[in-house]
Amino acid sequence: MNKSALQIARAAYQPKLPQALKGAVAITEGEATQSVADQEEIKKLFPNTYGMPVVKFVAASKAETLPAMNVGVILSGGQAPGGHNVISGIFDGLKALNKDCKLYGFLGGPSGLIDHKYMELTADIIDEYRNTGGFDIIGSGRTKLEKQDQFDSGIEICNKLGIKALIIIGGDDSNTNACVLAEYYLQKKCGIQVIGCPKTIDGDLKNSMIETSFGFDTACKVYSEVIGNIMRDANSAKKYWHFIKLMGRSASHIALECGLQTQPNVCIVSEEVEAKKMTLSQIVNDIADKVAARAAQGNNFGVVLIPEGLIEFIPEMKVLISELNDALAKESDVAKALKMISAQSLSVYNSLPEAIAKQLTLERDPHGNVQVSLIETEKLLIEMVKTRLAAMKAEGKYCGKFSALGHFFGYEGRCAAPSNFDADYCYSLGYNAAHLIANGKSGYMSLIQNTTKPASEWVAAGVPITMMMNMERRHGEMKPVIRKALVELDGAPFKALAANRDKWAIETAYVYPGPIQYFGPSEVCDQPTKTLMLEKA
Ligand code: FBP
Repeated sequence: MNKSALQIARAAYQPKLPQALKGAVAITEGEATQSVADQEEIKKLFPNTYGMPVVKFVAASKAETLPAMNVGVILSGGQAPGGHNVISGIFDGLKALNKDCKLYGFLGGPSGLIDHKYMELTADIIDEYRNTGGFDIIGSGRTKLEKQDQFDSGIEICNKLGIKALIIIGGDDSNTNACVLAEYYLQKKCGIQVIGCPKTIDGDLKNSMIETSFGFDTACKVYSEVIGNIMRDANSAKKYWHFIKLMGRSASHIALECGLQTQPNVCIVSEEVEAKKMTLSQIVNDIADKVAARAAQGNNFGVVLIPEGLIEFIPEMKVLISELNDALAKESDVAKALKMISAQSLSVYNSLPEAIAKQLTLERDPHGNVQVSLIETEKLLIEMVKTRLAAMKAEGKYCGKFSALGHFFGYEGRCAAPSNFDADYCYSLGYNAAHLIANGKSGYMSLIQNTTKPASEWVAAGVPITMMMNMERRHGEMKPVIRKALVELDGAPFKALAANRDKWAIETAYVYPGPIQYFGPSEVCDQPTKTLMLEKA
């Protein structure tokens, strides 16, 4: 395989570990825990994994011993930079405990466990993937691990391969399912531990325990670099408005972080749109007013950031999408499904540009959700702002020229080579997971805290997954799930945006972050996201 000079140099990078994991390690256990809400229901559903303590690892004088054991790893859901480092961390952590441990990777996501598709991850293979982006070492998938026959199929292959622990690297749903699996395996007394790892570029798997999900740092830095490049272009040519949609299925953390890094003219935050019950027209009018205000100063250019999930947070669109979800679940013929929705939703549907309306009826994902990454919200807003500006012009309220271009940044950042932060964080998460296994833990998520400090001061720990759960309605049924973290409007990152955005709207206050740097001064190479810094300040 041909490699670039950077790839070769990067392969030699040794990710940093928390001090506690560098030598012999001892475990300390805290108090019994409880779930964030709905304690009684969750306790009943998880009798074996509820109430376990948070654990921490500290440096010890005598090394733990681990009998040689085999471990399986699964990558679940969308790619996120650093997944390969989680796996190399697990590998190195296990080998440091006992060189005869073996690591198996299940192929193509959770379906690899169910369908018994796997490979042994040897040192040669691991070395090819250190500090690289992507999930291609074993592949990922979105099959949900939730049914008993799937769990039993997992037992079968684990017994065949002598696997005593599984590590599931995924988002909120995958980690919820990891806990259900851990509980089932404990009930069955089959001797297979299950550990989770917090992954997703969306940044919405975080709480009082998890400081950030891995991949968010790198993905936001890649998008911010490109947004900065576009801003320079806009400020040079002075003739285009760029409407940039940014990934993030539901929460707006990515748009907010990129907004803080680059200071655009407009940065929409879906959670604010929902809280203020803003209609699509209000959003459009707001953007058009800013375009007009800049035009009045002779600036017919600008940059608008749009979170991918926006469409589902606009009240009238949310109702339309939910009615369409139900109708399309029963009737795949779109024309017939449209007859099943309310008159009000039908009128919203008919008011949309044809192409966008059609995108709302495209195939749902395995969870029954509309695939927001396929909806061209940026084009929808461009069209509607154009129409609004024409009306304003006719009323004498706008005197500029509006020429707009749409972009979507998502897949460009999900497999980027991990930043130093993600390379270190992911490696530590994996290495730490090996210690959770060595200490017999199951139903825990690997946890690395104190991440705004240098890596040597990071805290290595484990949190019982049940502690992060509450009951939520999913597909008409109450289910125990890890709470998804949306942008908090009273949180420091949003407040920082809100305090500055009026100035950024009118002035050209762009910041150009430039590409991720791997070598050089620490303030250039090792800075975490602004979101994390503001949250931990
Ligand atoms: P995860 O939550 O599984 O990490 O995936 C996040 C994400 O990248 C979203 O930002 C995006 O909406 C979605 O995946 C795209 O899904 P797909 O990879 O199936 O196109």
